[in-house]
Amino acid sequence: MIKKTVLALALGWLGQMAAAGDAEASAAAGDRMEWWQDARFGMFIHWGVYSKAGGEWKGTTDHGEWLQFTAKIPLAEYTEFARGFNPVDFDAEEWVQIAKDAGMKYMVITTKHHDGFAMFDSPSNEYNIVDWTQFGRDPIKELADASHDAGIHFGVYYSLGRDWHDPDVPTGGEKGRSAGDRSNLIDYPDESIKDFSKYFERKVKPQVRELLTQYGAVDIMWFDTPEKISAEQSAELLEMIRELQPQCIVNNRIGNGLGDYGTPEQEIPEGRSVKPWETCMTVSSRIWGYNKTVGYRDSEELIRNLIDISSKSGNYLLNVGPTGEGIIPSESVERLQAMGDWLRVNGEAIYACGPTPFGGEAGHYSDTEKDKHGKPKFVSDWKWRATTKPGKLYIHIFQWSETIKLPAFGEKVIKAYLLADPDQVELTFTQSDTGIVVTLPEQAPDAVASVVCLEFK
Ligand code: FHN
Repeated sequence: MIKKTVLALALGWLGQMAAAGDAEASAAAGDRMEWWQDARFGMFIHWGVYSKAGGEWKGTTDHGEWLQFTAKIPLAEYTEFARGFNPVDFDAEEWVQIAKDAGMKYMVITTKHHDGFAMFDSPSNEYNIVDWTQFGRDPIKELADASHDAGIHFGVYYSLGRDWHDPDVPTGGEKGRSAGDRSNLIDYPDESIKDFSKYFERKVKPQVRELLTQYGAVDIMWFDTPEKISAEQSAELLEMIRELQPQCIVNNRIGNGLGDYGTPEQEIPEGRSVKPWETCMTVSSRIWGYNKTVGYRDSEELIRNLIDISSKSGNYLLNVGPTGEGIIPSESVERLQAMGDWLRVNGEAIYACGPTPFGGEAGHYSDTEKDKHGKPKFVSDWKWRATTKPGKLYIHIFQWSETIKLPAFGEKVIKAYLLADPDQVELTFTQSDTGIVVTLPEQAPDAVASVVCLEFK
């Protein structure tokens, strides 16, 4: 049953692609995506000039990567602030080791966020870390080299439709958004004279080409906020990426329905999807860039999220916000270490796994509460989740008790044991047409999530 479920899901999605008369594209997408879907877990890094402020500006606080916008800083003042960016403690190998120790298999770093400042050597635009600051080094090259050396897949984030340094980047104006609602209206107040195509030709295409030709293998292009990009421009950008680095996978924020995977943000979808997807989320409670006073999610929530996402065949891109000096905050490092500790014991039940054969364990719809769309609110249940591999079903138990009861899943279980038990001492179980009951030892191996492995023919 499991093999059929996973196969059906995959063929369903690939079938949709093939139905579009593009069998070759769907096969190529499948090949490109294989390592990524097996990887499950990556590091997102929001790091830029804004990090230097630590969330504060002239007595105001609660800023992050949107500093220039939320603190209403005129461009002349912000670009002067940028000149002082000098992350003397930045150590690419240290960052890569933190990701590896956390069990992360890839990373995606902001190379240009909405402030338009390039964190890489950009010959096409002097507003970059090498030419504009006293630092004078290219951290993207250092991070790419360190990632390649460590066997971590390297990806880059690029803000596509928001750029507060360039005069030709209009935003908003449709779907209930006011014109210019995400634009730099301090220095460029007239949205009506802004021409996205000029910015696209002048800055986006040259810089994306630089990113894909200066740093060796770039395995992910993570675009953000496509805003005013046209369908033709999204297609042109994708074609350029495919030509320069055919293995590079691209997220759906390249715009206009293109891209290899979906990107829910700060939330986990209710159920599994036939199309590849990745939840991006902050380790901090809500801010992507460095903020010295922000709170942090606890490691229990982060581990449970990784399990929940994996059980729905998604990926987890978990974000850290390094300081202006180039240090990943200890609050983030501690949480990532806890995730790595859990994965060193239970990673077999996460990496290269398929989704749950069940689904109902993820939660239920409230009889009383409504969501933001006025529909019955989905309420997550946190008793257990499931992931699969050929011949194996992994049950991730959050709430330990004497037994775990599972619905039937069409396979005959031949063995049950704790994944944390190196001796794989067999657990007793009964199974019938209605389901399986496994008797559990008194002590759970892990305080957050303990995995029972059921083997079947
Ligand atoms: O506005 C950005 C935000 O700063 C952050 O980069 C997130 C990460 O996905 N993307 C945009 C908000 O959706």
